[in-house]
Amino acid sequence: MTAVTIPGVDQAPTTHHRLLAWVREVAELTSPDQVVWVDGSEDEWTRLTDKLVDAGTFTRLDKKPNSFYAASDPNDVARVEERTFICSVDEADAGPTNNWMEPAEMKAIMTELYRGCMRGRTMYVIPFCMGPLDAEKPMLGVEITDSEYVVVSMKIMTRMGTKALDRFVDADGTERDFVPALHSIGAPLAEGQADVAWPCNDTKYIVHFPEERLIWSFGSGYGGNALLGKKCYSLRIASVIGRDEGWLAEHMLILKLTSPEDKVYYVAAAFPSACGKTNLAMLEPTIPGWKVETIGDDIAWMRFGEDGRLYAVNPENGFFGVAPGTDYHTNPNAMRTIAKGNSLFTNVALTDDGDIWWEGMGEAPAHLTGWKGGDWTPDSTEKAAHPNSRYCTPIDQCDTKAPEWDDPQGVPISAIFFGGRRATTIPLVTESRDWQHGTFMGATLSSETTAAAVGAVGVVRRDPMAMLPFIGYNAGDYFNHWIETGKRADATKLPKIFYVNWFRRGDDKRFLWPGFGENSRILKWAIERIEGKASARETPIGWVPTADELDLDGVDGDRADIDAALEFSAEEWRAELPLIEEWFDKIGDKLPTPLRDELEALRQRLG
Ligand code: SAT
Ligand code: MN
Repeated sequence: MTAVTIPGVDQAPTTHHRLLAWVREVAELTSPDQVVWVDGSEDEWTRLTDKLVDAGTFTRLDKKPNSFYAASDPNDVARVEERTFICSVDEADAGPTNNWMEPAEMKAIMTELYRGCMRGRTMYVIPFCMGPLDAEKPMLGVEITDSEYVVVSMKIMTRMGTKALDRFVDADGTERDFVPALHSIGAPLAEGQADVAWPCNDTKYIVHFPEERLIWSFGSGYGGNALLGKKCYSLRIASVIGRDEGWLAEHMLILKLTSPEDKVYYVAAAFPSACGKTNLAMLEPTIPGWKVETIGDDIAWMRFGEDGRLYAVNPENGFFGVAPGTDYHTNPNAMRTIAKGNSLFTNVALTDDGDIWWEGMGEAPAHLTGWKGGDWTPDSTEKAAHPNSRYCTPIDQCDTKAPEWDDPQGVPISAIFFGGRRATTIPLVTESRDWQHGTFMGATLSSETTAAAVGAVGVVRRDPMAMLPFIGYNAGDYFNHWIETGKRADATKLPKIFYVNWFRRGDDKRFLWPGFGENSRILKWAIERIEGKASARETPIGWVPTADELDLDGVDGDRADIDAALEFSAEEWRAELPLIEEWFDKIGDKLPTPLRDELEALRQRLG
């Protein structure tokens, strides 16, 4: 039998045997017209963005240098959680919170979907590295995709191309492991068939094989479904690697906080998608003398350092931020970052003079092209930008990036914040009693759903550690991993855990806390707690400050509202207990006993 010749498949700029074999195997299965090994160069970026403009996928923005607007298919706008699977060998390892299918059965289905799926298209091979390239053990991956949009997005979001491929084979010839991530939009083109601007497939699968550290994605070209270095690798697969190797892969921003005394602290914070991680990571403090710098806005990998402290690295290279609501008031640093150009904007609105616009960005122009492509005017009843529309922009051009954002050692974390979007019950800030209690807070985190995933918006669901859609294994085992992590270090070296809720509302539904830059007041209080300088009152749910204990000098908020945001209500918490109970029952027999104990202790304290 002679091997099929596909142009480019043998022009591999590597000798890595497993990579070469996998690329050939995928090319033979998917039948692309040609194979292109992605180098990550500026020439390549220009070639691909030109091609995307010609195809009608991209519109070049006149008002932002080297930047492009794209509108996706209206059925391909967010992560599809019901089509996302953890195909562990044993169903129990996927646990009660993930979809599961037998790996062989899933592979049989997807192999048939992949067969010939790249006909008429180019297959791109993207070598990438999550986290710093000079890490002792670089976290390598290769995404194969038939989407140029994915290639250029991956250039922003990861360290990719030749500089990543250089790390695949060591000087002594040792071939490193990598995570293979196969992606296809699932839209082959017949001879002479015209393409559409956003090809995709109604059948979608986002699949992880945790034992094999393997990712297969089909049918979607958007965000976390398609940029496989992000949620698929850096959270779902990395959480499994972290479980096996003793570290944590978390859905957290990382920020650097400098006090007026020039003391530096690093904070990690987990909020569900579209709950303000990017805004907090780029926050401009409203309290004088404090400074925030950005290390990451979405993902943190945390490992113990030799000194016993927990060090965090941001595996990403860019921001994939929610656009609506972002403006010079809510997140000036994001606005300055995208103003520099070199960015992609998906499902926002397009202005007549070649710029972008979205809800929350000042007054709407008289006429726009809405994200669905039609005319939009301020009288339109539909939104101009999709609520999950995104900007994609390099960290490197963010003025507030901390110089150490690319340090392979990571940064030592002093505080972990868990937070959700809750109209009631959860006070503005609560400090946990200890690591185990903090783990309980994280494990019972709840939030109203947002547009970041397909489905109803505004429904309260448990979102443990903001990782519900991203835990790559059994949630009970994941909680246990958190508890065990706390036992591996001296309690004085562990980060202190806090639970925050910027989104509590008054009776008339207005937000009680001004949020955004004012959140620096909560950061300051947390740091002062760590330093033993601030007081708080002990409540059955943990340590909650009164308004007097916060620095509220010049705050843009009403004192009565702030008191209400800080209120601990035993009545509301008693109503919360059965919901936590129900959640723990759903986790089942893998729920760690210490978390049941925490629930019982809370019940006792609530009386
Ligand atoms: O689409 S993504 O998964 O990358 C964004 C998010 O939901 O956080
Ligand atoms: Mn996210």
